[in-house]
Amino acid sequence: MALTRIDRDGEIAVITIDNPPVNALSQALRQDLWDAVAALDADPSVAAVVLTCAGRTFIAGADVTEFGKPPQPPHLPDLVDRIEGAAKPWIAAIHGSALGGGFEVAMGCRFRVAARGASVGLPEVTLGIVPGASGTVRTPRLAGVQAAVTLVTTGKPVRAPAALSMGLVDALADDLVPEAVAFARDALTRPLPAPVSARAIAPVDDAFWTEAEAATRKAAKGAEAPLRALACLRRASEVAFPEATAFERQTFMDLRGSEQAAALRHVFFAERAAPRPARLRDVAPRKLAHVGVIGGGTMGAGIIAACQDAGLAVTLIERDDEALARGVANLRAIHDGAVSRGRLTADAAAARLDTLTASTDYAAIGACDLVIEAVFEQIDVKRAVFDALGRHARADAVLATNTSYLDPRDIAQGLPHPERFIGLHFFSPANVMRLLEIVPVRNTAPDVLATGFDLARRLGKIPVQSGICDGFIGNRILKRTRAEAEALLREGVPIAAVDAAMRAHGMAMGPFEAQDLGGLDIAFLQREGARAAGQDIPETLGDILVRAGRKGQKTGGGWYDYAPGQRKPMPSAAVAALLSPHLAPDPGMAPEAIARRIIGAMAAEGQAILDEGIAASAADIDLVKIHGYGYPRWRGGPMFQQSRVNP
Ligand code: T1G
Ligand code: NAD
Repeated sequence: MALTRIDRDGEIAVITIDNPPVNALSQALRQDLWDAVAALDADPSVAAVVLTCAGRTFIAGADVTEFGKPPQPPHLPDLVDRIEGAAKPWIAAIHGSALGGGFEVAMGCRFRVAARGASVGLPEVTLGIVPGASGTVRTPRLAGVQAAVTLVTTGKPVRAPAALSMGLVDALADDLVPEAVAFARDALTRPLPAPVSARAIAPVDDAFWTEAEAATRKAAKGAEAPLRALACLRRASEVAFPEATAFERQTFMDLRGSEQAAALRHVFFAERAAPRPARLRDVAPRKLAHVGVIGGGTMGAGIIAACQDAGLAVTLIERDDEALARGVANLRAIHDGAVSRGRLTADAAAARLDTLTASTDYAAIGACDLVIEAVFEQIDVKRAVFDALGRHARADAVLATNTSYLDPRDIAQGLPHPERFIGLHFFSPANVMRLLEIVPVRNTAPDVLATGFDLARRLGKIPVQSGICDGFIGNRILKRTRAEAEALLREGVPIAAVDAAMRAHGMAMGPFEAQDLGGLDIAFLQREGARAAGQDIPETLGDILVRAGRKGQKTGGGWYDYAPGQRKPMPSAAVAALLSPHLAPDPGMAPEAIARRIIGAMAAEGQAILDEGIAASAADIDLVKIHGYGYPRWRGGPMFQQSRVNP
């Protein structure tokens, strides 16, 4: 199948790329475009060229499936320069997302016309690299240094109207190609602007770069590419175009083979595979327009907000009017927070509350396509809720539990139409954390499972299917991680040293700080419940603290002390006294060795989860850690890291 075709509209040639699924710049496509420049230059009847794409998007970038292989000519920066230097001006007609090399090609064109709903961006740093086709050298020439720094070091795309105001595109269009052709024809009536590479960059002072470097380092949290991209942008503002592009290209080639780039590519493909598992390819999900949520507490309110963010109608059921009012207040607080951060308008927030159906009468969920239970983690309470759902929900409504640790099969016992039952384990805050663990039981129908994945897609979440075990995938690994952290304490490694080592590894916080934040009593009560049920659960160091009333920040102290009203962890003499009989002398273990122990424990539990068939792939386990527990994505996840140590 031809990757490009050339049509004519009078003296304007229209070249259309057709390389599904996202018109990525494969070697063959680069060659086609390379040849097209010469052919169109040689045609005296062609006065200008409009470059557009078939399918859902403009060029989405270099072909990431070619990464890890030696780059083949024509190399993308050379192609961009060739387009820019063509005798006939090229005009990019952008729809969908012009990303990475796609936007670099567009910047090699003399003009850019974008459909109103299009976006443009340079996401390379999210893949552990920098733009490799002069993106860091042309962007500041179009949009200025500050805008270029934001676009390149965050990797976040901008929508067409913002791109227009920044100077990244020259016009917006409703009927893209005809308007791009008209734009080209009109442009020919006036002197053309200089090619982008010949335009000047407004100078900035050294203080700008000092501040930008500090901000980028803070945001990067250990990722290397954003800082290297900033260095390319600084070089672009200090030396001539050829030297700057050479510096960028060297940086690109240097990072392309890096460990972080390999890790981020691993995550890129895992994230794209997760929402569409092959086993559900031919299974249609059930209708999903109206969601019921039972319980408006921490999780219920977050789940409602996530569903409303996705445009779904929501009905909240609570146990009594007082709890219902609290639930609505919880939801209002979430939306008010979004308004204060500029993510939601006040009107939109008000509309969300107006359109919410809130009731204590279970009959109100009669119209729901899906009902998610998020009530107390107590089996009798959950069973009572599902008994009511069995009586009031539609017979084809999907019924889901958000339980963390109970066995979903116990919750669904006796439920009529058991094929509609499934576990949907959200992570707190449910409107922020992207992970959704999907837990089918034996009776769960395939289209109900498909509905769980469809919900994840609609909510912009990363779905990972889990089998049934204590804590499913994420919390089971968390439990093993905490046990390994306590084992290190018993070997004499200080609490603060374990946390510091994991923060240095890229975690937002260490295992002990995290327990103080969430509360030591949650896990303690689970252990006590298991002991009461006859299980032999050895005493943990955490148990000692909880029995001494140290439950974490909420009691002014847990693994650490906290000054009143403060959240800064301080080493505790009381904890040292409580635990000293159980601790060996400090062995002086290096942070890297501490991190290896903790990551090794995560990977070992992950391997056991794989061996038991609880998770479908190692990549899924990495997604759980990254999107449920803040594992640094530029490390790829514990399974990826272990595979690099033990290939
Ligand atoms: N190369 C190859 N395949 C790609 C691809 C790419 N760049 N982007 C997506 N795909 C595949 C993806 O694996 C999936 O395949 C299908 O397309 C649909 O993707 C020199 C070096 C474009 C916004 O980082 O952000 O250019 O599973 O499910 O939700 O400076 O894909 O169907 O077989 O995500 O509609 C920079 C990454 C590369 C863009 C579309 N570009 N892609 O989202 O579909 S580096 C990117 C995306 C670069 C230059 C440097 C999204 C999308 P399959 P999808 P979507
Ligand atoms: P929560 O105590 O904040 O909220 C529970 C809500 O359920 C309360 O508002 C309560 O009024 C309501 N409720 C109780 N009985 C009810 C009934 N019969 N009908 C309707 N509403 C009823 O608890 P939470 O933290 O939101 O947890 C809810 C569920 O989500 C639990 O199963 C928990 O294990 C799970 N979960 C919690 C987290 C977390 O981090 N908090 C994370 C994932 C999953």
